[in-house]
Amino acid sequence: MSDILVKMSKAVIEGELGEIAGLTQSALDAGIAPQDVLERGLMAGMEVVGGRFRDGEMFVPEVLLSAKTMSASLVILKPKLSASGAKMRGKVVLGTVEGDLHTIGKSLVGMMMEGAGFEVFDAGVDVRPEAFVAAIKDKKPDIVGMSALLTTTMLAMKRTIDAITEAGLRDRVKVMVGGAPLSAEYAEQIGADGYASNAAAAADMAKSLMEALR
Ligand code: B1M
Repeated sequence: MSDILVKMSKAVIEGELGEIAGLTQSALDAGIAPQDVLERGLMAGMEVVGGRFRDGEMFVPEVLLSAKTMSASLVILKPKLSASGAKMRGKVVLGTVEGDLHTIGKSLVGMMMEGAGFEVFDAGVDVRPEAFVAAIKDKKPDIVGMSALLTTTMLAMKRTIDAITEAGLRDRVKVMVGGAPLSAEYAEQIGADGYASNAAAAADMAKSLMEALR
């Protein structure tokens, strides 16, 4: 693999935020295809981060720094990816449900999904069911991801799934949920297609849901 892509992976793994813009530009200037920069540089690094996070070898602040490093590169890379017609893995609308203001876990999930090659539209926090429905109509995602951190707001996930069904959109999207008070059983009970307990697992779940769509 090109030396510069190895350096990019390392910068993502080690959260070298100050280095990544220069490395990204150098990779592009060297004529490396934007898709390769994404997959063999950034995503390769994020894959390692996801594994270490899963194995308890990296913790939330470090993962956030890695994710921020990757995002700083994506700012430069995204316009080139669109221009080169590179295919993203899939599209995700992500939000924290109505009544819930917790943003950190949801943002981390979004960054991990971007690291796995998804185009992510972050709808923010306190997202009402109607706002999820509007985002599905507007962005036409493959996957809708909902986050909830409060036992009280978990209930809004079911209301959101019901609203998506009532709008006639349920068979157009896969729905996945997560957040500290949730479980796979709860996800199944409310009719979600998938559940993940952490950001790395969320990116893996999104990949499997895309497989199921094929
Ligand atoms: Co809040 N809060 N909080 N809080 N807060 C918790 C969640 C709580 C457990 C603290 C406690 O009592 N021990 C408790 C909930 C109890 C419960 O209902 N079970 C609680 C409470 C009660 C409240 C308030 C009601 C407090 C009050 O005002 N009386 C209030 C509610 C406000 C509201 O939302 N309406 C409140 C407010 C806040 C702050 C605003 C102060 C702040 C949020 C700041 C922000 O996000 N901008 C805050 C914080 C920081 C926390 C704790 C300390 C940390 C949450 C966090 O960011 N964790 C939290 C206690 C704790 O967890 N130790 C707590 C780090 C983050 C990386 O993890 O969010 O779990 P997490 O996300 C993980 C996974 O859950 C998963 O992946 C993520 C990454 O690995 N995941 C998904 C998350 N979403 C996913 C989606 C997926 C898949 C996986 O697919 C789509």
